[in-house]
Formats: sequence, C-alpha cells, structure tokens
Amino acid sequence: MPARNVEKTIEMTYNDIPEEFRENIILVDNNSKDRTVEVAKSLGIKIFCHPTDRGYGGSQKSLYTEALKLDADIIVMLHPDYQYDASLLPELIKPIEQGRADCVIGSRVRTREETLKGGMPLYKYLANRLLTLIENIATGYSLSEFHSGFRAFSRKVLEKVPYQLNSNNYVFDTQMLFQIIALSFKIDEIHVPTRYFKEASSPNFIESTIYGISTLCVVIKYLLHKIGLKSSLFIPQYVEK
Ligand SMILES: Nc1nc2c(ncn2[C@@H]2O[C@H](COP(=O)(O)OP(=O)(O)OP(=O)(O)O)[C@@H](O)[C@H]2O)c(=O)[nH]1
Ligand SMILES: [Mg+2]
Repeated sequence: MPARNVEKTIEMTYNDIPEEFRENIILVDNNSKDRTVEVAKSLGIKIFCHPTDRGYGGSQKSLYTEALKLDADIIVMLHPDYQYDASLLPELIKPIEQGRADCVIGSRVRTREETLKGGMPLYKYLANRLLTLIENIATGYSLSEFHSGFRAFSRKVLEKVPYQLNSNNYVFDTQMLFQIIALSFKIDEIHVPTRYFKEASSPNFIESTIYGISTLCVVIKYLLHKIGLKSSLFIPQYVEK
C-alpha cells in the first residue's frame, strides 16, 4: 500500500483484507503528516518510510522494490484509502495464480449507474471513459478502465518492467500498464465496487486534468514505440520477455 495521510482509512482498509493475506502487507509511508505510521504499526503492518515526499509514483517504486526483496510471487497494489473492496483480493489474484494473466486490474467501472452511485464525480467518470476508450483503441484491449488503484502483478512483471524510470506522479500508473502491454504481458480485470468519499479521493480538478493530459502523452509515446520510433520512447530499453 502506498500511503500518504491515511490515518482515517488505513484500519478499515486493513480489516477488509482477508486474514490470510494480512501478515504479508507492506506499506510505504510517503512522509505522512498525520498518524498513518502509528496506526499502521499498531496493526502490525511492515512499514517503509520516506523521510521526504517522493510522490505517488515514488511510493510505488519503493513498494515494488521491497516486495521483490521479500520474495513475493504475486504483488497487489492497493490504495489504503478504503475506496476499493479489498475483500475481493483473492479474486483479483486468481487469473495470475491460474496462469491466465500477468496483471489484473480491479475496475471501478461496470455500469455507469453503479459507478456514479458509488460516488465517482461525473467529470471523473466521463474523463475515465474517454481516456479508457482511447487507451483501448491504442492497445487493442477491451478493458473497462486503466486507472484503478487496486492491481495485481506477477513477480515476472515487476522484474521486467523498468518502473524505476517512470514518473513520481500519478501518471506512474498509466506508464506501468503501457510498459506491461509493450512487453506483451497479459492484462485481465475484475469488477470491484467503488466507494467515493472525502478521504478516498485527493486529486482535484486541476490535478486530474494534468493526469489526463499526461496519460494521453503516454499513449502517444506508446504508439510511436509501436511504429519503431525508439528515440521518442519513454522507456529507453524495452527488453524481450
Ligand atoms: N496524493 C498522493 N497520494 C499518495 C502519495 N503517496 C501515496 N499515496 C497514496 O495513494 C493513494 C492515492 O489515491 P487518491 O488520492 O484517491 O487518488 P486516485 O485514486 O488516483 O483518485 P480518485 O480516483 O479520485 O480516488 C492514496 O491512498 C494515498 O494514500 C502521494 O505522494 N500523493
Ligand atoms: Mg482514491
């Protein structure tokens, strides 16, 4: 779990995670200014602290590096903001366990009604749909969203994807999925009910717009990579799987 100022939601998120997975939880605290670390400690979670703010993407870089050191076979990234129903974790990892996929996204979008009822603001929903449409056309996938904060990866994905080169900002998530696709790993999805409330959503309109534009830039770079223009690639050294 990449965490910043989640003292109010970390315990609820933890309690949703099925018991058999709890001893393997690791949390990267990205310089929280509240009691995140104390609460996480009291729950017995392994914690790695950033002494300075390294951003959302930076938090995931530390997270994956630590997870690989701990010999994990499947690594799940979950926002500790209680937005996702973490009790579905066993379902999320199933396609990887069964060898049907290398990465699984916990999608917040099944029907418009459900997603909006869950509280996703209309502008975020519309932007998500539009970006997802463009991303699907660019990649040939038919995913229902590319922007969830609940994802599972096989160890091989994290060993091969050069995520350390990615942004320290929100667009890290998009870069990672496009790197995964460029390396011909398979992505699958399951649907996860969405809860939106104040503590479960921090990006404001401007941050979300920057994220949207940055996502489009990733799509363009991916397409340039596909037609062989390696100089404009956001990953300089794509490797063979
Ligand atoms: N904003 C922010 N979040 C961080 C950072 N490091 C870790 N996080 C965690 O990453 C998660 C970001 O989630 P949100 O702020 O809800 O962003 P989001 O899920 O992309 O946006 P919504 O769809 O509106 O919920 C939170 O659980 C944070 O605790 C950081 O540097 N900045
Ligand atoms: Mg959120």
